[in-house]
Amino acid sequence: MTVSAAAVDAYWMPFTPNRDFKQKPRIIVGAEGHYYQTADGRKAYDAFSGLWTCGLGHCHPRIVEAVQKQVAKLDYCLGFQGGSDRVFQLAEKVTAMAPDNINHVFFTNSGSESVDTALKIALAYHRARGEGHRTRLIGRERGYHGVNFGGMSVGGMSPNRKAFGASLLPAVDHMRHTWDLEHNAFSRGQPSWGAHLADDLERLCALHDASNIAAVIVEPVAGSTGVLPPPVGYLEKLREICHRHGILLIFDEVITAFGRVGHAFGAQRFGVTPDIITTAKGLTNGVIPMGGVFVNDTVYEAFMQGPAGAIELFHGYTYSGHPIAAAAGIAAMETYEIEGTFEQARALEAHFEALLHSFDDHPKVKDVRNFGLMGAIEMHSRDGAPGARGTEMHKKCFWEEDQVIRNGMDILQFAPFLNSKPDEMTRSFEKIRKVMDSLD
Ligand code: PXG
Ligand code: PLP
Repeated sequence: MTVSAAAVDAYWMPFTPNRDFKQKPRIIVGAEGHYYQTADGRKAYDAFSGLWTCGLGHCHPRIVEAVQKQVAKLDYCLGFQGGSDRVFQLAEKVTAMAPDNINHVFFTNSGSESVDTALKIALAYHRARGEGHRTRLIGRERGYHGVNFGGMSVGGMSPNRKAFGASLLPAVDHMRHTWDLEHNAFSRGQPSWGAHLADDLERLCALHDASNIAAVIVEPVAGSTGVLPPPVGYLEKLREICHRHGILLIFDEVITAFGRVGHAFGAQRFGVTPDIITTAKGLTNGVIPMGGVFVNDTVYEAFMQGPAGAIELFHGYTYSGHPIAAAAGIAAMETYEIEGTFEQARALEAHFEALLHSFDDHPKVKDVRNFGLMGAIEMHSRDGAPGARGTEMHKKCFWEEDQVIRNGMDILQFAPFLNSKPDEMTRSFEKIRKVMDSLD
């Protein structure tokens, strides 16, 4: 079935310039492995693994089969005062992969819901412990924590906030971000400069008094804002400051969990354990929407007090722990294990880093950043037209070179499959370079 002009008009697309897109829609009709099939009959290499989601590739047979079986067996069941066998099994599996004392998980349907859930848990945790005065939340400039009211408020990307200013959560502050062109441009992996930027949290503790702060939320590696790896020692410092002041540390691992940085969780890669971890995307390999909020025993136990018959957390979604999503999640976790996906991802890092940094001296390039299998090439903006060059790259890559890449303004972002073939990766970057060379 073709997509009519009326159909194109009917759909209000997310985070997309709708009118521009609809002049010449880029429509995908199928996918297999590392390639999309486009509506005009081409095969296009997916250099972004969906939207950071599908690390195992598209339509992985094990996950497809698990979903097909599950939908025919138990399509849905109540998640409040009930639950499918699948969701408990998934909880056991994923908490076993989580760091140290992180042994409990609350399921949601997306990263945005995971973030808002985590913030609510943090506030309720302090209240349950008699510290209801801890009401302030701290995010970071250039952070992305999804689009719901909590995540938007702690997020630090101005275009996502500016139209909604009056309704952002009160009592939110932001630490400064860690990108500094002068000191850490073209870093390979973690910049060596910048651990001291974590001291910005001490400034906010001094301003508000730490006893009023509930939680700090950061992405271990900022993703959406164009891949900002943490400076060496920075996350350790944040952990120490939070610990010293009784503030919960939340890692938003919607992108970094499940192999993107070569481990089940970024926390493990960095050797820094937060109190709460938010996830989504790779939890089901993007196949069925699902997110998870992981909490440590201290947080969980703080809620498990009072009368045993009382609901401990007044929060949940109709689709929390959806059986089909849970089945997809179990199949994804099994696949990561059977195929040794996280090891595969780590083995690809050096090749990916070399390919990305081969752009360091390109005249259109301002900075190149990478960590794990997350990469960004930041181009200089055209005078008076920020973002134009990035959008043109995206379109030309799609139409002329059969490459699907992501751009945020003039920053090109790359999320190779965790099981990429090195020569396909090389070819993809050759094509991307060709397009970059051809641009004004
Ligand atoms: N937190 C983080 C760290 C994310 O990266 C979310 C929360 C929100 O998740 P949902 O599932 O509600 O979208 C995200 C999502 C990009 C891009 O191009 C990144 C995301 C989503 C779409 C595009 O970098 N991150
Ligand atoms: N709005 C109404 C009227 C509802 O009844 C519900 C859920 O029952 C919601 C919103 C929330 O939907 P969800 O649980 O899918 O997030």
